[in-house]
Parts: sequence; structure tokens; C-alpha cells
Amino acid sequence: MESRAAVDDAALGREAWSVLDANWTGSATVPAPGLYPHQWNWDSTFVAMGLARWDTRRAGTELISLLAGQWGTGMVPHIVFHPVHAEGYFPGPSVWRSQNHPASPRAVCTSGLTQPPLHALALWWIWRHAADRDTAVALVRRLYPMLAAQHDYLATSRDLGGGGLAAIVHPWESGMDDSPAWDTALEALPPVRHPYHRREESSDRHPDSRHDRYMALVLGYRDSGYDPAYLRDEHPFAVEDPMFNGIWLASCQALAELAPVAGADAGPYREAVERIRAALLERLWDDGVFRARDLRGGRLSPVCTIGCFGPMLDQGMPGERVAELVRVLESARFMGAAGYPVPSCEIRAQQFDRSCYWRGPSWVNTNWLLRRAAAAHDLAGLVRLLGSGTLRLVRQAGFRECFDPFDGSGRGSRDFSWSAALTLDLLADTVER
Ligand code: 9WN
Repeated sequence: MESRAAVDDAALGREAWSVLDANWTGSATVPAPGLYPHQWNWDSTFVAMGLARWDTRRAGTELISLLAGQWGTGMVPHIVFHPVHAEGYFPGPSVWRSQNHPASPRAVCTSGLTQPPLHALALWWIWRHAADRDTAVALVRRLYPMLAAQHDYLATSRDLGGGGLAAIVHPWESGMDDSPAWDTALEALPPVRHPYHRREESSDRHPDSRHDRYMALVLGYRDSGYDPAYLRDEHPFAVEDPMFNGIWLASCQALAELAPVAGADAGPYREAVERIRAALLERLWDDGVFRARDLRGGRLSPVCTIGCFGPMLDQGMPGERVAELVRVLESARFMGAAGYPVPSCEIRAQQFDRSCYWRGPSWVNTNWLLRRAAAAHDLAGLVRLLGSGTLRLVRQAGFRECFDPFDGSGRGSRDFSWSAALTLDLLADTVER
């Protein structure tokens, strides 16, 4: 195992800033040098939240540049391409062909999929923590209408199950690409061999057979002209993910709280919160956790993953449900048997793999979300465990993309932006810039 002498808070903070400065393009932060040379949606949003207590303007710029990629439909794409490295990541702009779609932005090329709608929560987080109040208020007024359009898009074009939840139409939309939560839905797809070649990457990433299915889903949707009717009636992958919807609900809560600042009506977002909560409980709750629902196969995922805890982000989730979730989270199925928080898949599952992306490793962003959820329910002990365990990981292994949950060794890319940015948030009370 590669490890290093544990660094103190001040040194860790300096290292985090140097990663973020190195990954800064002038208007956005790329996830990591090399493998990810573009702006990714939830990566940028985590960076904005990590910067919120430190630099209001830069946190705002991160969101503004991401939303420059928003489509006229309201969809916020999962990648906004940096023109200099256009084909430096596969699939690049020549595969997505966003510019052929009349609703895509003219100034930038983007992907045609989205990622979890964390943006309103991030805007709220910036507004809540900003030292520079005027900049924060101006930011809320500027971004609010764009986020309202994003939320309309989810409610109208993504409620593919008709039950009030938003469906993801590709594993990439979850941000937790290789999670076993999508296995049965993916396995039901016809086998394909696509003619594209991806660049060789680390062995922690998915095998080619899985990537072929990912590409088949991209090409089918693209060739429909990114048509919402195709998604509803024909697209073979549609899943209601509890993490995506838990985040959506938390963002609706944020929009309701920010409404007076933006001069908007909070009513529709309050109603959306109630609607999504009821739908989560009715459609995804099963055997003590929330599970992903495969709309095409008509079943809930048998595997319990980190995504199962996403609805804990809801401040209004009934206490007995929260208690059940925390019991599972703290048990030997997750935190109880791991040395470091929080494995991305339950340890006892057959699909658990401590080294493969999203099938076992611990991630700083999901730790941070669960810590936020624990704080929303006043679970002070859990907040401390998640914060200190996450800091232990980055102190020992650096700002890696993810980590082995048993020995804490780093995996995937180095100098990973969200690991650095969210560390800054965790350190905000103890260090100065
Ligand atoms: C596909 C950028 C992204 C993250 C995802 C992570 C990985 C991409 C990939 O990298 O996904 O979007 O190439 O595997 O799974 O969470 O946003 O860091």
C-alpha cells in the first residue's frame, strides 16, 4: 500500500489549494489532469461547494461556467468540453454532436446527458457561507432562473415512470457509473460491440463489455435527436436512482429557501419537496433502505449501495426511516466493517469489489454528502465520524479519486479536484488560506 506521513491541517490545506489552482482553466476546474480534461457537471458543483467558505467569487464562476453549457430545454449537461482538448477524452464532441441540436448552446460543445442536480444546493451553500454577501446575493439572482428551468426539465422530461421521480437514462447520469445498482438493467440490454476505441485507462475502471453498453445507450439517444419522446417510449435504460432523487429533493428545498432572495415564489418548490418525498417512500423504499428502480425491467435493485442513502439529504424525511438508514450505514454492511468511510457498495454483496470504481471504493464526494445529510438530522456523532474518516484518507493517501475502504490506499486519478475542494470545506474551521 502506498501511504505517506500524515500531514497537518495547514499543510493539507496548502496542498488542496495547489491541486485546485493547477486544475483551474481560468473559468472552471477540471476533475483531474490527464484523464478528465473538460468541465464535469457534479465535479464542478462539488468544487463550488468546497470553495464556498473561502472564495465566493470563484465558487460562483465555477457554477456560471457550467451553466453556460445549459441547453434551452433546461438540461445541464454532464460534460462541457474544453475546446483545446476537444477529443482528449472519449466520447468527445464528435460523438455527442451537441451542436446539431437546436436547443444546445452555440458557444460550447457539450455531452447530451446530465448528472445529479446538485446545483441549487450548491448555490444555497455558497449563499449560506459566503463572506462576500453582495456577490452571493447577485449570484442567487443571476442563477435562480436557470436552476428553475433545470428543475422544470427534470419534472417534465424525466418523470419517465409517471410517479413523480426523475429517471436517469444512462449510468453516467448518476455520477456513480459502475455501481452494481445498474447491473440488472444493463445486463438486460442486447449485447453490442461498438466500433469506437477508448483510450487505455486504469484497471480500476469498467471492462470493455460494459463500455460497449454505455456507448450503445449514448448513440441510441443521440440518433433520436435527443428526443424526450424516444426516452419515454423506446430508450432501453431508465432507472429511478435514490441518490439522484435525494439530491433533487434537497435542491428543491434550497430553491424554496432562496426564493425570497431571488424574488421568486417558494410555493412550487415546497410542493415539489412533498411530492418527491412521497414518491421516494412509495416507489423506492424496501427492506430498510431506498433502492434503485429499473423502470424497464419493473424491479428494484437487489444490491444495497451508497446511493441507497441519498434520500437522507431530505431534512423532512420521517425520523424512523432515517434511523433505519443509519442502522444499515453504521452496520458491518458498510461503515462497521470498513477501516474508512464509506464503501460505495455493501461489503457482504457478491458484487462488492474493493478496487473497482463505484463497486466498493470510498469516495470523498459521497462521504461529504452523507455528512451533510447527517448534519441535517442533527446526528453529531455520525458527522464527526464521516469528517474525520475522510480527512484521514486524504492525509494518508493524498487527493486521490477514490480509496480502498479497508486500508485507505488511494485509487484512480491523482490530484482529483473534488477530493481537494471538499477537504477545504472540512478544514474550513481549522485553517486559514
Ligand atoms: C463519465 C469525472 C467523472 C465523474 C464521475 C466518474 C467518472 C466518467 C468516466 O468521472 O465518470 O462521466 O469517464 O468514467 O464516475 O462521477 O463525474 O470526474
